[in-house]
Amino acid sequence: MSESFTPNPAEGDRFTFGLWTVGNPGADPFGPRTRPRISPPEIVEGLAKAGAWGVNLHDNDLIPFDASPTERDVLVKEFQQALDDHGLVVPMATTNLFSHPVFRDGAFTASDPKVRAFATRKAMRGIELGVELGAETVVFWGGREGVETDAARDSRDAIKWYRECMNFLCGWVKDQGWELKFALEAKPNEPRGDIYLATTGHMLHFIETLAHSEMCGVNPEVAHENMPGLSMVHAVGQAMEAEKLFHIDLNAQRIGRYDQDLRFGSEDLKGAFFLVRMLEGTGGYSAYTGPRHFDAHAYRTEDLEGVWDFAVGCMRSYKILAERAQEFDADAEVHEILEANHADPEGIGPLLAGFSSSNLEAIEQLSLDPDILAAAGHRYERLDQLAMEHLMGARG
Ligand code: GLT
Ligand code: MN
Ligand code: MN
Repeated sequence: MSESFTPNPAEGDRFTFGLWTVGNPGADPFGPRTRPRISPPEIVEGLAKAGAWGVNLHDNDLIPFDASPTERDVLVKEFQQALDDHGLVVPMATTNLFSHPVFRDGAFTASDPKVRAFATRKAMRGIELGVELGAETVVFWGGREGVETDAARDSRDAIKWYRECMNFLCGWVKDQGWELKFALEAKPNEPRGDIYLATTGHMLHFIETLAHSEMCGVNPEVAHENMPGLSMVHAVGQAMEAEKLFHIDLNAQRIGRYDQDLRFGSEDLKGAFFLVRMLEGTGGYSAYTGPRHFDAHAYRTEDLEGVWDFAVGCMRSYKILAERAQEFDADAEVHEILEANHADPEGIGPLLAGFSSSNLEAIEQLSLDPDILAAAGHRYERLDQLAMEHLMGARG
């Protein structure tokens, strides 16, 4: 395949991976790890070789939960050295508010206010680490913010406490004088029976209720929208339209299964194609300008070589899909079908763009025959086949 699909940060590719993604040693709920652990500096070296631009992390991906301040400083220094040596950046940092048993009933939504205070304090330490490493975005994934039984608490309290903690953290960041963005990540379930704010849509509304909503946006993940059978493209579209797409977690997932976090593009290739098309803005809309982050991991069958095959595969698939999207949007037949569907020779669309008595009157006067409007087909079969043929490399 063409070498033009080789990821290269010098040519503007801004691909990132989490330490926890390529560092995933293959453990699952039914068996232990299947490959050796890789240290954070080794991950940095491997990612640089693979063509990534940056690396993201949870506090505890680098610093063990119970590390002393001296141990912490040594680990951060070694990591920073590896970043400098290999020219990688840390655009995003996040806090592990889900692994330790203290979070078994939630972090920001835990019924015990002491746990909520502990979680808030841990998040502040995580943000400090991110700032030290140069991160501009802080992700919040509330993996434990949920319940197995709604007997535990009223979800209205949970949402209120979640909001209080986010407001507290936004206030603290502003007080520090930092220019940071928070990106909130939704997931419907797993590890909790039900997680609060289950989708990107839920998150977008919640954000509007925050005291500093301007610094908060979303971090949608393909797998988390697809698990319950929702459309990631629509979630991202709504976020982009609201100017709230602050980060993105790219991976692949089959509907209805556990959170698979598969190599980007390896399932639902058509969904991946339309997602990349949207992010790249080839359809004439604004592109997403943030890093293209992969929140995925290699199959459990893989050794370390397979991990790097996985990482390169994510980036290559993204680049291949970006090229296919460009070709699709440059196709005259695609344009012709889209233009025919959007045509507005009588200037009717603008009449609906705002209520006024003149617009009302003009709308009432229109001759709109539903049978005539329903007569001609939309040619979406042909349009979709064109998308598929570009995707399959049979056109363009
Ligand atoms: C965890 C989760 C991901 C989140 C990460 C950030 S951690 O792997 O499954 O979806 O994005 O906390
Ligand atoms: Mn994620
Ligand atoms: Mn996931």
